[in-house]
Amino acid sequence: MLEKWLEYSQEVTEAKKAGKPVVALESTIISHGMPYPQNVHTAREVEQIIRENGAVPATIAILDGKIKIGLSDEELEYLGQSRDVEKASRRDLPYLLSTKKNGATTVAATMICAELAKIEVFVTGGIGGVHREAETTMDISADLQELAKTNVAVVCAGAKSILDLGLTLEYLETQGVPVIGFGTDSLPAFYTRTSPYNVNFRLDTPEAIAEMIETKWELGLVGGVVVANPIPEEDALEESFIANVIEKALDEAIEKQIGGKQVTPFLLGKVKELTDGKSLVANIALVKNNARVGAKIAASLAKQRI
Ligand code: PSU
Ligand code: MN
Repeated sequence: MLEKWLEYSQEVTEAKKAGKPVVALESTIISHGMPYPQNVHTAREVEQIIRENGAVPATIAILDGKIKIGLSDEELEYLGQSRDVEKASRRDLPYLLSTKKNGATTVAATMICAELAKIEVFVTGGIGGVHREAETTMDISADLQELAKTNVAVVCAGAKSILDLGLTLEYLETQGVPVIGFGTDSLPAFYTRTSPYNVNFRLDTPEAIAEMIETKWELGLVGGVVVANPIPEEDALEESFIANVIEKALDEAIEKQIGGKQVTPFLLGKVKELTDGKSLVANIALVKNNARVGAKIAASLAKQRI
């Protein structure tokens, strides 16, 4: 029953057969997180980095009524260019699949699809979280609930400070989701290596992270983990500069009464505009850095299984 919804690329099929480590990648970042053509170019480069680091990439999207696990070049190109690809989170999956519409999967939806495909590690840029002013808007990303219940490790560069990072950490704590800092004590804030908050646990090697993930699941503790990997020093943006830009973007979102699933793409677009594209360069660099770490964690997890 379930299998009829899933369609694997040949590369992923072969990897699974051979017991090779596979790393999931999301597609909202392609369709709604970055402009064309940088989005498609980055998606391809990230896939290549995963291969170079000993794993096989599986970019996930909803196309033609199927959950695609691993995409062709043409499919990546389509996701990068098309205007009618929906942003697809948990609530959108049944509608998009039953009506055969196309969707780019968020962190939450990618986790769901990865778990269905038995993929344990997922690399992205940043997770969604509790938005600032959530106490009145109730805008809390479905990514956080998904981390509470779906067994996939998410490698990211922390979360952007368009969010309330403190409340995001509180929410994850309530839900029992560990936030691991890869070689850092401070919670990375996407464009910057540090934030005013600490991660829960610091681990310094992909092997140690794989051990902890394995331990969580052996104990039957359902849900994911967040692996927060700071942006490389040379690509980080200056803290006060980006803080300023984010304030401006947030003000404009309120003024224009942006709501629902448009909030995050609107803010990402605004930040890019206000930084003259510097935010995009940083975004690309940090995703690539996450791909290196995620592939190594996946390889280490696969080794433990032999
Ligand atoms: N943060 C980013 N870039 C992104 C996203 C978040 O820096 O592209 C995307 C991810 O797909 C994430 C989604 O899952 O936005 C969260 O959207 P929302 O806040 O509507 O849940
Ligand atoms: Mn939201």
